[in-house]
This record gives sequence, structure tokens and C-alpha cells, in this order.
Amino acid sequence: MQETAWQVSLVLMLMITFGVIFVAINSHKREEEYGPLVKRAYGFRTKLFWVVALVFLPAMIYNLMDLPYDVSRAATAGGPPQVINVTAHMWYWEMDRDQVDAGQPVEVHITSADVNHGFGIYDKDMHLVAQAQAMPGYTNVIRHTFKEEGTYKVLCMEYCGVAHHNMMTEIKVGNL
Ligand SMILES: [Cu+2]
Repeated sequence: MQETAWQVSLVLMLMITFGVIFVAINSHKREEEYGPLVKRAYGFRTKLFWVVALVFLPAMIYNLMDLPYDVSRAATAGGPPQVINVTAHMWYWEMDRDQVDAGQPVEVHITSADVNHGFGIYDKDMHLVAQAQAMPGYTNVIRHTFKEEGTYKVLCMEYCGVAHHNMMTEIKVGNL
């Protein structure tokens, strides 16, 4: 049995060896045959590289322009921030002011008196402008400069009980 296994192995090893030698001997011929094809493939690859580079590089730079989020720049640009202190309750928002000027930085200091809530600011088209979690024992800060005047809606973004959907208020931006 062992003898047979050895003979079979020997035959297989010899076949592989001849196979390798055959490929090695014929490899230069293949190169000639495939030459034009390889050239075309390389040409296509180069074109593809430039298309990808030209499309994605500007997109990547554009996307990274806001990074790193420079807190100090946001806080100092355009003068001292207008601070809004917010305390979330089940189920209402307590804010010490609800009017700010456009074009001036705003700092919203957010905490909660009971459970976790989510403080989300929406523009007139109900697009989310900025958000932070309202947590008991912590104060989270949103730094944002409103570019457009108008009335912004504040909605709770984290389910906090039966009247969660009623947790709405407004921030008026501009000289209203
Ligand atoms: Cu809620």
C-alpha cells in the first residue's frame, strides 16, 4: 500500500515538474502573442486611473474641506457666540432665549432634567441643521452659525415617552 502511494506520488510530482518546465520554456512565446492585448489593457487601465483620479480627487478634497472640525474657529469667527441654554424635560424644552442673529455664531448648551432626549434643529424645509443629545448630568454643546433668517423648529430626536412627539419648540433667527 505504501509502495503504491509512493509510486503515485512520484508520477504526480514528475507531471507537475514537467508542467512547470513546459510553462517556463513557452513563457516567452506567450509574451509575444499577448503583447498587443497586454498593451491595450494597460492603456485602458491608465485611462481608468485618470478618470477616477479626476472625478474623485476633487470630490474628496471638497468633502474634506470642513475637516478637522475647528471648534475654536467656529467659536471666534464673527465675534462672541450667542449662547442658548437648553434643559430638556418630559415633555418640553426649557430655553433661556429663542432669538438669535443670523451670521453670528450660536452655542447651544444642552442638558436634560430627567431622561435622554435628542435636541434637533430643523430649517423651514424640515432638513436637519444640527443636533446633539440631551443627557442628564452632562452638557452637550452645538456650535452653529445660522446663515439664513427664519424660524427653525426644534424637535426631540430620541423617543422619551408617551408625549415625545409634543416636544417641539422654535428658534427665531434674524431680527424678527
Ligand atoms: Cu423625546
